[in-house]
Parts: sequence; C-alpha cells; structure tokens
Amino acid sequence: MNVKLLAAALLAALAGACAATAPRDKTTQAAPGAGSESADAFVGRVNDAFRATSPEMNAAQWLAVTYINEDSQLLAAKSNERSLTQLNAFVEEARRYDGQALSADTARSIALLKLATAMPAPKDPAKLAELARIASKLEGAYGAGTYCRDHDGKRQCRQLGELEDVLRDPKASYEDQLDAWTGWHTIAQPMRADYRRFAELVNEGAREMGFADAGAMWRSGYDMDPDAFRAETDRLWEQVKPLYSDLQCYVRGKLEKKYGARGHVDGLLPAHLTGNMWQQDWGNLWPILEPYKGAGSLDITGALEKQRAAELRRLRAGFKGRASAEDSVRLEREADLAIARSMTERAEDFYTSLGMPKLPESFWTKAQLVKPRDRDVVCHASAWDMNMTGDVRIKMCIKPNEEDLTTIYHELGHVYYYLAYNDLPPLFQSGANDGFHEAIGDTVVLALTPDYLQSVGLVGKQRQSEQAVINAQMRMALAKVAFLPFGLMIDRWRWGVFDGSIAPDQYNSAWWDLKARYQGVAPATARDEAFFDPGAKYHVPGNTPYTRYFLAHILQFQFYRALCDAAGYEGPLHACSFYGNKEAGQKFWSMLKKGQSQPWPETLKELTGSGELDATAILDYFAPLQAWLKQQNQGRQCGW
Ligand code: X8Z
Ligand code: ZN
Repeated sequence: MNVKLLAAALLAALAGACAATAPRDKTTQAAPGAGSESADAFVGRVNDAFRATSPEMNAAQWLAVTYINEDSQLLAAKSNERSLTQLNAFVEEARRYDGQALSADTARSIALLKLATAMPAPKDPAKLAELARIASKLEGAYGAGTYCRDHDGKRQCRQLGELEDVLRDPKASYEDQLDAWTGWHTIAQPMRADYRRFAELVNEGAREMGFADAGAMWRSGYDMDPDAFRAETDRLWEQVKPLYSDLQCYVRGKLEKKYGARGHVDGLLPAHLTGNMWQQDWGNLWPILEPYKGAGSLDITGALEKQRAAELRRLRAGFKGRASAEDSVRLEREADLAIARSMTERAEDFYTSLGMPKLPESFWTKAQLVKPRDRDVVCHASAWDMNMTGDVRIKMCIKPNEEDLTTIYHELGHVYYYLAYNDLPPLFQSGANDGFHEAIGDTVVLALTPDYLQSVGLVGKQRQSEQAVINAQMRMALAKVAFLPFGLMIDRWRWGVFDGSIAPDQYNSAWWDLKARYQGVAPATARDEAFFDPGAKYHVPGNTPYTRYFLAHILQFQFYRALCDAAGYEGPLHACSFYGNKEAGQKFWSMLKKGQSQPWPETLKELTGSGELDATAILDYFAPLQAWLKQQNQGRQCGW
C-alpha cells in the first residue's frame, strides 16, 4: 500500500509501492500446532497465504477509491480488518522462531513480516475494527473533499482538481488563489478527531509488536537501526539544504517582484502563491521564474493542451449531425481520455525502449486514467499490483499538463517494479526500500531531457546555449529541489505525533513550525488549531509514509548517474538521456527483479558501485544552476 495505498492498509511493504496486498483467514485454520512446523515451512505458508488472499483485498481497496460511497468503504474496511487480523496472527506465530538459527532468507522474511503494514493494528478485535473503519473513512473523506462557497449569488462547489487549477493559473488573482488554498484546507478540519484516534490505535498496534511507537516502526524498514535512519536523513538534508536555500531565495525575490510586500510572509514564501497546494513543486511558477525568456522552449503543457484541442476538433469533425449539450460533454470526455491514453503510451514507450515488456492488455481496460464524472474517486495518483500475476493498474485523473505527464512516468516506475519482481515470494515483493520504489519512475523523468522531448514532439527545436542549460535546470529544480524539505517535514510531523512530542492540541502549530523551518513557507492568514492542515495532504489521511519520497529524490540522481554510465554517456550529467539504451535497461531491470530480497545497500551497490546514500549526485547535477542562483542572489538577504 502504498503508494497507494490505501489507507487501508495493509501490507504496505508487501505490496510495494502502491498497492495493497493482503493476507486472509484460511491460513489461520491451516496453522499447525506450535513446534511442528519449521520456520521455512511457516514462511512458505505465509507467502502462499499472501498470494492467495491479496486479490480480494486489492479488489475491495480499488473499488473503495475508484467508487467512493458508504458501501464500498464498508467492504474495504472489512477486508482490511481481515487482513490485519491475519497479519497479527502471523506475527504472533512467528514468535515461535525467536532466537532460533534460521537461514538468511527465512530470517529476513520474518523480519519483513513484522513490517508488512504501515498501519499496525491492536490485537483487540474491537480496536482493530475501529482502526480499519477510521482508515477507510479518512481516505474517503480526502477523495470526496469538496469546497463550497456562495459566489456571485450562486452556490459554487469545487474539488481538489479545480482548486489546483486556480493555484496553477499565473493569471489568477492573489485573492482567488488564497480562496482556493484556504477552501481546500477546510475539507481537513473534520479529520482531526479521527486522526487523533488513528494515531492512538496504530501506536498501540506498533507497541504490541515490540516497537516504541508507529513512527519507530516506520523507521525500522531500512535495514538499519531506526535512530541511525533518522540521523541519515538529517545528514542528507544538511548536504542539500544550501542548494534549496539558494532556490528559495531566488523564488522569494520573484514573488516579491510580482506581489510587492504580499510576496512574502516574514521572509517566507506565502503558501498559496507557489503554484501548488502543498508548496512541494514550484513548476507552475515558470512564467515568473524562467531564467531566460525563450532560451530553449520547454512548454510541455502548452504542447499537450494543443494535442488535446486537436483531438477534440477531430472528434467534432467526425460527429454526424448537430451535437447536443450532452453530446458535447461526451466528446470532451473522449478527448480527455484520448490525450490521457496517449500520454500513458508515451511513458510506456520509454520503458519498452529500455527493453522492458509492454504493459499487459488488461492495463488499458482496467486502469483509471481520467476522473469519472458520475462519482467521487481518490484522484491522488497510485499504482496497483492487483494479483501478483500481471493485473497491474494505475489510478489517476490525468490532465494534459507537464506535472501529470511526469507523474505517469512515476507511476509506471511502480508498475514495472511490480512486473519485475512478481516471481519472488510475496514477502520479498517490494522495493529494496520504499525510497527505491518511489525513485524508479523519477529516474526516467530525469532522462526526459530537452533533446528527448524534442524527439517526441513535445517541445520545439532546441538550440544549445548556456542559457538553455540554465532554463532546463531550472525546470527540473522547480520539481526536484523544491520538493526536498517537503519530503522530510511530513514525517517529521508524524514521527512527532506518534512519539508524543507533538500533542493533539499542537497538531496545526507544529505543522506550520515544520513548514517554516524546513521549507521556508508560511500561510498568509492565521492557521490556529481550528484547522487540521496536515489532513489536506493525501498521505496523512491515506496513511502513506512520506520519508520514502525524500530518499527517492536523493536516490534517483544516483540511479540516473549509474544508468548514464551504463549507457556509456560521457557529457555533463544533466544532458544525459538513456532513452533506447538496452545496457542501461538491463541494469535497471536487474535491480527491479531483486525486490526486497536482500538489504538495500547491496542492491544499491550492484547498480551504482556504492552502498551509501549520497547527495553528491543531485549536487553535481545541479552545479550549473546553483552557481547561477548564487549570482542572481548577490546582494539579497537569503535564508530565513
Ligand atoms: O504521491 C506521490 C505519487 C504516488 S506514489 C503520485 N508522490 C508524492 C506526492 O504527490 O506528494 C510523488 C511525489 C511525491
Ligand atoms: Zn509513487
């Protein structure tokens, strides 16, 4: 789950990145008496149970997020309840083998079993059921979140996608953006009490399994001590912070230029003006941030919008007779679907160019590519492995813009990981660690260089110049560098909630303290404890651990550098694309096939030659931009 996941639950680790996989009850009946089953046989039985039971669990979760209503939520909660009960029973049974000499694979399998969910449940059946219900309710509330207001004498109701459109629109007014931002955050207010209870319950579950709290359990999934893992993330952040600060300073200057005194809040970026609901990606500010106007045209969104418009014209031209209003809606929808599909095929093409298989036919019939018009769904993108035998899907509400295009590449990274490791025992079917799962598709996104984009017709002819390099680097930095502190702060908040250092009456103030400290962003209006702003970010109600994305933003540059080496590339790192390179593809696929069958440093070493997380790859990549930013910021007071 995860990546998806469903709040629901289970098996986050198991399912890997995005989808849930679950165990079921028949194994408990089959459990032989203590002492009569070897550890190897026990692990075999657990793996068989996961394989057998995950399709049902995934089906329930899939329906709950692609067809939100009380019935689908009830079924998802029930199936989650069964899975978590079974998981607890397995974990309990596994205690029989504590202290025994086990083979390396069996010992690893048992250790992974204890980490198989991001939602550890109390043993008490009533509490477990309550936890499963709250989880479904929170995720459903996020997906169905709607902000209504009276506007120009009319009732106006909008969901996340439409509110995001306002934030990404460079022509929208300051006031309209503030309204869209605060409006979306109202949907989270009712989640506060449920989240508080949720935290109590998962902590109880984690403690029963022997962890200090749920956060310590999450930090235990990295083949190292949980405290060492926290220190490792601090170390990496210190390495990349100067680069982030340089970018933040430049952006602040441009916002101040556009908005005057309203362009900052005590030296911090106003949350509603960054082009993104959570300030995690600043790519939509391109019109005010583009370093050199027209040096290398990179208007991918413009190209996609044109493609959609052309498709719509084609459909209209083919329509016989006069189109009614209903017909027009249908044609619009067909155009949406056609462009979403062609964007997805474009992403698939990159993977197959590396020698990876085509997506199975079922992907194209079962995936949710666009937002249905007739019901609520969770639009937050996710990738699913429904049955470990080829029923892979993504769930998105694709729009023709650059952000969604790169998200498709991201999601297909999860899908190809699933396909590569499906032959492994289910307990090994996950990323080497969860950061690996998140980094696969992003590594491919780094290879979407201007030259590659031109070759597929998404941008115009590229002229080589230093200015074009800076433009291309800025485009990447607004996605990748802007994200870094965000990738860290979400779990700094949750770790604090779980370990009790953030009390329920400080949920919101602690959130904004962390946003200020790490990201240098601030709300333009007061956000007191009447609000529950963490709930407005999918992964909090969806219970998806988030440090994985921070790791992924470091790792993807390491992967990229290694694949460029494998492809024999010799120029500056940022200009490398390994599109079409079978050697790089082979190395990539070999890594994916390993799943989490061995400690991640070994897997990393096989690909990159080193088993260490290392921020030098991202720093080398952005060296030209960082030098440029320093020049631009000269004379300005940076930092916060
Ligand atoms: O949640 C996601 C993916 C699904 S795993 C769309 N991402 C994070 C986010 O959107 O907050 C990708 C980057 C960060
Ligand atoms: Zn992902």
